[in-house]
Amino acid sequence: MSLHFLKKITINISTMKKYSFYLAAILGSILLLTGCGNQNGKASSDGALASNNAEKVYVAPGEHDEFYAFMSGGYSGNVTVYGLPSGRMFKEIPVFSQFPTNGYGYSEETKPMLETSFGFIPADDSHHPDISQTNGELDGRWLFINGNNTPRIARIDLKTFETAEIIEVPNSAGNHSSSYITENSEYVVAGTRFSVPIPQRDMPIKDYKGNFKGALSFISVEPETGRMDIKFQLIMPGFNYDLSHPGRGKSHGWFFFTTYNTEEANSLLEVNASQNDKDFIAAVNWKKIEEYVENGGGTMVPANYTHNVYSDETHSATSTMKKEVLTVDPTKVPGAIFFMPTPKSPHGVDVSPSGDYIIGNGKLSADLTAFSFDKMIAAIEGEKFDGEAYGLPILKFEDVLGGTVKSGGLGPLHTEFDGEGNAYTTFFISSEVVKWKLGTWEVIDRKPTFYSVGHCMIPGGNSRKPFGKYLISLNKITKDRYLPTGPELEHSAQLYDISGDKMELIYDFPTHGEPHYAAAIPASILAPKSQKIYKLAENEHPFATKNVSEARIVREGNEVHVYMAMIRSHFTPDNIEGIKVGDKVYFHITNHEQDFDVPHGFMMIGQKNSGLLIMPGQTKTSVWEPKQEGVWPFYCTDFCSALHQEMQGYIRVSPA
Ligand code: CUK
Ligand code: CUA
Repeated sequence: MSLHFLKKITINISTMKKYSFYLAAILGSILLLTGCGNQNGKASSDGALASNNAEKVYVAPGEHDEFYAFMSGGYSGNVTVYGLPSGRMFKEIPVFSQFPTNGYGYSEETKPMLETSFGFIPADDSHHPDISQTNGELDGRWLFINGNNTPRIARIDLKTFETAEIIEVPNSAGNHSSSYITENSEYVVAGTRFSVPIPQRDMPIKDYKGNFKGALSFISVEPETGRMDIKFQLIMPGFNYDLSHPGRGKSHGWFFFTTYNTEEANSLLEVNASQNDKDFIAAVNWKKIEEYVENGGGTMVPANYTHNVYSDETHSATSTMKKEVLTVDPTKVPGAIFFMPTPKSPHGVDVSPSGDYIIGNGKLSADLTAFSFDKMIAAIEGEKFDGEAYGLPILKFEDVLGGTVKSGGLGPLHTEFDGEGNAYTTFFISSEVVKWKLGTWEVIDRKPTFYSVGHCMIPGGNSRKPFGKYLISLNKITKDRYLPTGPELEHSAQLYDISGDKMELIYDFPTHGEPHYAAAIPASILAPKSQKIYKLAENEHPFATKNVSEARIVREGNEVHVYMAMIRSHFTPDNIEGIKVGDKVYFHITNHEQDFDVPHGFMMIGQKNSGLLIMPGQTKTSVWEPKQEGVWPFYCTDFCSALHQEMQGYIRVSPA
């Protein structure tokens, strides 16, 4: 028995929390895990030592990866971009967090992106990226991602890999169901993990039941520009709305949301919130609700939320405060919402590529429930209901059940598809991925993960046309994967080759923040769309210098605008005088390089908004309010030429 084996026991027990009734099953799963090949004491490698696996992940210097994966950054609030199969990290895209690396959230142009109705919020928790689709296939135009904490949805433009837009979601708390997208990118959704008083008000927490509500928001995406707008919010019973998934193919027009705590307990100690054997998957016929609101249905209610848009032309964002939102009482739209009872506190809900099956994963279950879309429609048409919840019909479990997967695993979370009729479900507690067949529900293969996988991801696995080939498991617990670089470790991802009948673990690599879900797309779709350089001629920033000769200093009262140009390796102007204590100094800095890969940086002693990285053709602004007289230096932070160290300047501050 190796040391690694003992570690696994520790992990499994530590992740069990208080579900002691799992103990027997856990022990069973440990036996199962150790049944895998382990001749050299490296249980963690589990076959990854096969000689050809190195070749499978090797991307030679100068070569490119086949897929680009966008990983949620979890509590980093950002998105990271990785190559597959190499596992190389190419980029971190700032979304909901201030990012000193390039000055996002520090420059005047990007600060408005982080404005919310609560003020400037420079951090969040991002969980679920999803790539825009056309006819159910990834089109590589935009990536959407949720802000789980202060409810928001961001759109990243995959032309520039920059955050183009952030919309706040009012009447919500914990936007966890986001940001899954319909098959023609009609809508991204938001769901509320925490039900809250709507509108927000002071009331006793113990009066939750029946009084708190959950909003499910449908955010339209403008087909040409990608611009988001909250089309309507369904004001739902006060459950916790967890994950969501759009219908596709035959089920296009529907959206499915998992719920837990249908007991509506205000404290989620197990005893309160896991009493019901079944919670619900809410099936929402959004086309019906869309029709209802287009015919004038719904009620406009006051609600403050921000809509922040970044312009590629001006390289600047604007934040607009919206004042009202259209809400819909779902009981007023008969035939729009049905609850499907789902065993054991469902977490993920995933729709098969054909749209036939809706897979619900009960966290406290060993079985997976596959609902049949056809049966669901038949039950609805036959009006075979099993009671109601707050006026919304409940379907009979047996009537909508398409099949059950006897997985033998514990703690199922999320399911992904390969486009060959197979599904892959992650199991947090038994720490494995189980491959099974849609329709026959038989288990085909299972492989351990290291350790305690959350989501898994197959390129395009969230569309009608998955690309198959690889599966990544996004693991929660790192343990022995890397040397302990202090107490805090990155999470681990594992790459499986899924081209054969059996999954093969071929590689692992660390991820940044906490990756929940990820979305990957072939480089061949993405690359032709991406933009290499901002053209200075097209730069419409109002404070840009189009020519170095336009560099100047303009005083307006106690505001000073420094129109600054930078080109290897000099700032113009580089000696700035006439500034007084109490002034507000705006450095509007334009990079005049014409080579795409020569950014310049700007940092200045004691200046909290400096630390900008300015790309060729781009203008960014740093604001400084000098408090001390003196002569203060600034310099370029990016080693841009042999004379980089000479790229510096002074600013003289005189008494007020
Ligand atoms: S959740 Cu993280 S493992 Cu937020 Cu998608 Cu299930
Ligand atoms: Cu510009 Cu160093």
